[in-house]
Amino acid sequence: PLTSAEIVAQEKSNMDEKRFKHCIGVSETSRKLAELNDYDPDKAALAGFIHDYAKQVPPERFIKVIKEQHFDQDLLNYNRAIWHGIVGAYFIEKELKITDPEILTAIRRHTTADVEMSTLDKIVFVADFIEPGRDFPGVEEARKVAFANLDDGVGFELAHTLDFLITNRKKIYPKTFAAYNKWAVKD
Ligand code: DGI
Ligand code: FE
Ligand code: FE
Ligand code: FE
Repeated sequence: PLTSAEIVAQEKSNMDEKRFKHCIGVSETSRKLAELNDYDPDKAALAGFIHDYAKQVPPERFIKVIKEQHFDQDLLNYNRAIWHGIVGAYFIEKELKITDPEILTAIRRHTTADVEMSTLDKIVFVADFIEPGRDFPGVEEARKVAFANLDDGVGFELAHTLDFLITNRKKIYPKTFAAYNKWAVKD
């Protein structure tokens, strides 16, 4: 395994300053959400820190890995917004030498969410949305909801994301849609 200092250096070298700051924010917010939800704070902080490790990996590298490593070829109809989590976990395992399946699954699910979500999956998904550097209309309410109840935070975020995707006529990844139906719908 890499030392923490090596992980930090590798993470820093893989992204610009702004993205690195976001990762620190997600790490700190993940720690807080873990404390509130009886989850291991150090593990949550590590998952949050590396969640966007592959965000700025060149598209050609993603395409090569999707084709050669037997990923669902439907991924080729999307872009880095979707790839950096689902396929990013591959780069994290190879380059950061992180093998913990709970952490890798949380990375894979951090953009789209999924029907099944572990506590760590929810923590990273929500922390990504509400970390201190985020600034969009509704972020204060998202923070309030998420700190009061993690599942409600997941539902709030998915409703907001679907709203954004539809407003901008973006293609909806099937898992995002299934996750919305599971976590955001009020009966
Ligand atoms: O990597 P971050 O910017 O910190 O955040 P993220 O990984 O949660 O999401 C990045 C983008 O992905 C965000 O603009 C919304 C978008 N996204 C989420 N679900 C879908 C999606 N984009 C498309 N096209 N389809 C989706 O289902
Ligand atoms: Fe991301
Ligand atoms: Fe997210
Ligand atoms: Fe992020």
